[in-house]
Amino acid sequence: MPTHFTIPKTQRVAIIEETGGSIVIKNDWPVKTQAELAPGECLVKMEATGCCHTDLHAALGDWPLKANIPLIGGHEGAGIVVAIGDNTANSPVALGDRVGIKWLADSCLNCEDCRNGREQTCLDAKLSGFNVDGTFSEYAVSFVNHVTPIPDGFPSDEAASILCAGVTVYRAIKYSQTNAGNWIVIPGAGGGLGHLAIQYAKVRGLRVIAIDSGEEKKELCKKLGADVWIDFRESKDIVADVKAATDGLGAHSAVVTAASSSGYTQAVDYLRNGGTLMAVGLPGEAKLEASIFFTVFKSISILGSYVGNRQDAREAMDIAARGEVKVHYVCKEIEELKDVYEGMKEGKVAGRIVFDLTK
Ligand code: 8ID
Ligand code: ZN
Repeated sequence: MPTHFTIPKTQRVAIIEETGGSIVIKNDWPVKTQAELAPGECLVKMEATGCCHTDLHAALGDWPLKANIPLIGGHEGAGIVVAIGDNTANSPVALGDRVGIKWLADSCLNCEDCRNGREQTCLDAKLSGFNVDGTFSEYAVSFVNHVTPIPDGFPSDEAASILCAGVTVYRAIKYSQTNAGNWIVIPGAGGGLGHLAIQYAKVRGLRVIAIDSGEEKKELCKKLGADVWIDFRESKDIVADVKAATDGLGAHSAVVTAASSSGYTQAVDYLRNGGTLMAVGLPGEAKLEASIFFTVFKSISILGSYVGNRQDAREAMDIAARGEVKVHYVCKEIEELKDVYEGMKEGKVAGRIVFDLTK
């Protein structure tokens, strides 16, 4: 591995200059020099980055928490470590390593949350593409303790979306209190998170009911192993459809990856007794509408699941690197980000869009 890399002074980035504003591509954005990196920071020459619906929420400012604007978005990227800050102690990564940058860019590793493995809720969490600059750039500053090693032979464009979509659904399914053979419902199954959720669920031996809309997403979900497909725009009664597929008893879990609150509405009704609702999709202002009576009466668990910690990221990455889970993606150039957001708003993106940052 080379120990020295030539780093340009400027780079191309996609930046949002004001909330809800349009995306501007800049070709003269400064790249931090090695000397400017703080201890613990590393500079990653990006090769590929996925585009998550969270990036769209951040750009639109439709969440109760607001991003730091001006903002370079992006939080599921893969690239090569080309510089590490002086006085970085015990770095788990070295120059030349290929690593992933996830939503959780850094955490203190010492607070109660971090000690309990819930690094993502650390009060000092740095969030890529939200409160620190993200991966929609040719060079991104990240943090040696939190970047995720990418196994050799697993291409960066295939690995990128594991860093958010993959790790998020991997963890949600891991904590969904399900066993092999159980039924899991995935509203949003044709989207970025959902299409990976189908596959991680199959790896765990679960039976999958995919809910989304349109022929392209139906084909994708079926191809990825969904046992049952429900089109939420065509179904007259989603609860009845789920129950019909599950011996009338309902599903054991629902991992809701829809970006709208409508994906949550029927979940408590179609879960069987003792079922678990994993809340993953993040509509900004909506309230979770669920019958309190039946949540109690059916002993339903409702759990929020927020990205994943360093170990979740490694586990999700290893499964994908072994070829057991594959990101379905279309490669585009970062200049097309605005159009990608438009497509996402309209629910037209099946799987993921990944930007090639090597061109
Ligand atoms: O840590 C987390 N919890 C986390 C991590 C990453 C992303 C949460 N998210 C959130 C995003 O911020 C977003 O709100 O998960 C949501 C989904 O992200 P995504 O997968 O990147 O979005 P997408 O590719 O647009 O897919 C969303 C799918 O939901 C479908 C759409 O058709 C689309 O395929 N959908 C919608 I909108 N309403 C639906 C409904 N009522 C629905 N599918 C079924 N039923
Ligand atoms: Zn994301």
